[in-house]
Amino acid sequence: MEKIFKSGFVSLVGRTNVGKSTLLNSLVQEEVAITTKKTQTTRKAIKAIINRKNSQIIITDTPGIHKPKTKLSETMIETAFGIFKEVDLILFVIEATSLDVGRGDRRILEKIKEANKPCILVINKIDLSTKEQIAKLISFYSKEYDFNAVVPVSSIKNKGIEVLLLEIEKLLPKGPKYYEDDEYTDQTSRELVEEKVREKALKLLNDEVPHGIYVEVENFKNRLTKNGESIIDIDVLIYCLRESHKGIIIGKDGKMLKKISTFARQDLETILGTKINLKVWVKVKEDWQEKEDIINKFKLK
Ligand SMILES: Nc1nc2c(ncn2[C@@H]2O[C@H](COP(=O)(O)OP(=O)(O)OP(=O)(O)O)[C@@H](O)[C@H]2O)c(=O)[nH]1
Ligand SMILES: [Mg+2]
Repeated sequence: MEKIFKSGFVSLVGRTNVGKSTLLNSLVQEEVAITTKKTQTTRKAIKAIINRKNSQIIITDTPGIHKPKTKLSETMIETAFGIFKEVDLILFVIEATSLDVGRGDRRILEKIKEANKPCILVINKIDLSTKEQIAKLISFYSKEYDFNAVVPVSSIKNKGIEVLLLEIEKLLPKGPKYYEDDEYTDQTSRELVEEKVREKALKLLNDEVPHGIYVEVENFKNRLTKNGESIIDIDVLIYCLRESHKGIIIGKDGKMLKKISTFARQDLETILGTKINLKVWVKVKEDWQEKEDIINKFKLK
């Protein structure tokens, strides 16, 4: 008998740094979203498409929930909760190392209750915890909400991922293929470049400097070299909050900026499958985190 084809929209939600983007990449088996040790890495909703034999799962990564300090972070939180309206299923991600239901998680639970949609509790980072600890967490969280399923995973070690995919499939409605088979994200090549440069900056810089940057592609052009090889010329601007930050990003003799651009270029050549000529510049733009025209880029489309 032919199996019913299922499809639908799913969103990830959770406190910052619990591993939502790592989980997304593990579910899709592609590097779609950037991930770092630092908090507030993801700034906007990023879609990934998972094609399976009998289903198509469209899953959206969202910014982590944190205490908002700027208009930008307020917008990031609006995105994370705003997506609830558009989805068939919510994946609430927590860390296996948590000791109880914290204040941030209670706030998320309130929003899940309001949304009144099916929800799976995903306990991530089980590689850092014990069976007893995980059992305790399951009992704490099950008292708070009647989850459709609870799935412990390790996104980094690819553990529990297939179980989670099967649980997602169970809860999705019957539906069509919304995207072509070879599509795995809604991000444009320009967005992938911006995110990759931001990831390297987040990884290489410290304190408030990397959190105060945003990255914009100024120029993106395909051409052929003299030898007939294809290459993309890309100019990128890193905006930062202060003159002193600019100095740190450029570094002594331009070394830091060189590092950021070399690491980003290496990854991007693999992701985009072509040679890249990447030039990165730095500019100061104070208060950009409060400016409506820039913040609009981070809003749900
Ligand atoms: N040990 C371990 N670390 C993990 C796991 N999943 C994610 N991490 C790490 O947790 C950190 C945060 O991961 P992200 O995926 O960026 O977290 P996030 O929830 O998307 O964070 P925001 O975008 O800031 O909300 C990174 O250093 C990851 O490598 C896991 O299963 N086990
Ligand atoms: Mg993230």
